[in-house]
Amino acid sequence: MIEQVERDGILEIVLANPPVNALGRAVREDLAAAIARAEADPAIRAVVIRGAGKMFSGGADITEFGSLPDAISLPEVIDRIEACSKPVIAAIHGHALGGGLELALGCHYRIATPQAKVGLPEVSLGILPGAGGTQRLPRLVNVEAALEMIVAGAPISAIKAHELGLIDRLADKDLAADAHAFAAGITAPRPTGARHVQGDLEAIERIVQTSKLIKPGIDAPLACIAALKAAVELPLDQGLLVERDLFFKLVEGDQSKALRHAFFAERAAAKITDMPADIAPMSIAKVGIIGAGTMGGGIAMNFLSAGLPVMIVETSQEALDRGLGVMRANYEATAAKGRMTPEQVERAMSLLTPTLDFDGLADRDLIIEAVYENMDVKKDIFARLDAIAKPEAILASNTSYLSVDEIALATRRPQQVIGLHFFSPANVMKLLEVVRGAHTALPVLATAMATARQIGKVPVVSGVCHGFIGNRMLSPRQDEATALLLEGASPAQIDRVHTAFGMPMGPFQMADLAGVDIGWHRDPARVETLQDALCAAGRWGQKTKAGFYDYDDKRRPTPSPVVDEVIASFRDQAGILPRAISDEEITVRTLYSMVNEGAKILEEGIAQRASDIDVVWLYGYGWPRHTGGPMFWAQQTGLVTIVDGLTRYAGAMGEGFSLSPLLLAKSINQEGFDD
Ligand code: 3H9
Repeated sequence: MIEQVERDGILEIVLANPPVNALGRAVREDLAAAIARAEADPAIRAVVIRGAGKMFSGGADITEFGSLPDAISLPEVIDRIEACSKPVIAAIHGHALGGGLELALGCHYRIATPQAKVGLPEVSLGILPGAGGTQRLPRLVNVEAALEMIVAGAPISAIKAHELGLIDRLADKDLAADAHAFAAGITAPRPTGARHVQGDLEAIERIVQTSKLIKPGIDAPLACIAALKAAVELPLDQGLLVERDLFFKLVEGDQSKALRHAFFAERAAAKITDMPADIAPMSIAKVGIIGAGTMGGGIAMNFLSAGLPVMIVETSQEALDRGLGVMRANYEATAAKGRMTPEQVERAMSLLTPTLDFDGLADRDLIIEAVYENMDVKKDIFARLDAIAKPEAILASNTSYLSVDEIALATRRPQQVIGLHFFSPANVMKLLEVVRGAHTALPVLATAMATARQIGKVPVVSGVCHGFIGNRMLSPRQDEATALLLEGASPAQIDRVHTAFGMPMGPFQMADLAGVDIGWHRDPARVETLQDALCAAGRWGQKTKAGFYDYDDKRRPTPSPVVDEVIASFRDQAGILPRAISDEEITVRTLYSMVNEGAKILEEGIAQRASDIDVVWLYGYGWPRHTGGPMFWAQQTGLVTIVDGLTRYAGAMGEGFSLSPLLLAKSINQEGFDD
């Protein structure tokens, strides 16, 4: 797990635990032994610790969390390194994250390549740095910078870390050689823990008051603050005890379990269960996009930002110009926020070829259709593509509901056809549903997955069904939410239950944002549903400043008396006497019913695994990450509780509702979804 090389009185310890040099049990034991060897051997003057492969270390082994510690702990190893009587130097390349950075903080000096990244991302796993990070970091950098790194969890560049005083030296070219030379010039250890904390409680309080990252009910950031306060107020040994105590509480808690689930779920989603190991993704060098509307433009931006040339096709010059204008404006807005340079904007736009010539797509490796949802239009486009695209080209549809299989049969090469369902805004949202059709060839699927990661998306495979994984689960939620309105709830009550749960918005806020008129038949005289009534009254959502809510000029919503009247008249017509609806009923009928649909998606094989469904909801709809996604949340809640709730309200939920046999079986057998 580690390699040791001694040369000129310097012991080089190389962490060798691929892929990320996680500091698991065996690595910790080997490290402790190597430090003991350095202490004992008079010929060794100094120690260098570095990582083999692509990084220093990705931190503690997350898979070990929750199991009983039966070996030396990471904090103990780091304490021994800090106490070593010979200088210990960390030589960092790639990433030094979490426990990896804490290990480097325990070393007496740090040298890093300028490209390296260092950070304490524990908060994103629902924990805090538990191997001294909260106590040692503010002894090297000021408490404000330490707090930012620990509470936000985002890694910083080695260059920035050098400016802050966290890294002592940047390597020139050869890290190992530079670290060796650095070590040779050092005569005495310099324990980080012996330094004073740079800052006071006031500095911490100032940040706490203004930080958006600290939210009531989200445990880890609050614990990070408590640990940093301990660093300011207490000597190192006592501060470390406070940190350790907080760490253990968090690691046992539901939030950390959920966030760790989310971490592994995202990585599991990339794996296709029946993909043979010898199938390699094809190379995608040129991309074509059909449609320069909101979706087409957003999709194009992903590829342009990743450096891939894109040809975008429209049917009129006006639509093309409008689409290009929106893309440029989006890029410029990003640049104005400092997240892109003007040169990067120009480079991205220079990779774009706008055209009205459909046949220009003939040389493209991947062509994505992003026109409006109409099967006939899509079939027509795919038939035309079939006539011009090169044989090995991947033909993708961005449809969000329609059958990819039916679209594929409009071509003579259905094996080349796949769904790539981007989420709006397509240049921002991380989720990509990769829709595997009945005929989709494995290399096409493998290529879609690899390309998705190349453009920074989190891909999840879905089978073909109406709405795929995400939108299909929206459907029972929306049906129940609308039924609840008629039975006596208000849009504000239903939305509040969802936002209190942690969703970014509730069903009616979402409808107003997306457009109440989506899917409306556009005949104001035909009023059969609540949606028809709102649309007929021009209440199309935020865009008309009126939907389920009224909106002011700043798009701030207020409950609408007009909507109340519309709802009341529907109740009258249907003979429904409104009743008080409890928040619990809303939770069961809107959230539990999503879990039920998720279970059906699983039993039909539309999703490969329950955690894929979680990833869809975490990355596509803003499901609160600290609950792990709908399926994990259901398991934490107890599948028996979910089934009980659904059974209790089954009558109210009407004929459309049926309990998933898989959900029922899992609850009876007391199993998890993926067991
Ligand atoms: C910590 O350190 C706690 C301490 O404060 C206190 C302790 C007492 N452990 O992401 P990738 C796996 S908490 C176990 O695709 P990349 C990952 O699941 C830790 N496994 O690679 C995947 O497995 P598989 C704080 C880990 O190159 C494989 O490695 N650290 C760990 O795109 C490749 O991963 C973090 O939060 C781990 N720590 O990105 C950093 N890390 O192949 C978490 C990864 O079976 N890690 N794996 O699917 C990362 O952010 C990224 O993995 C990293 C590499 C940027 C390092």
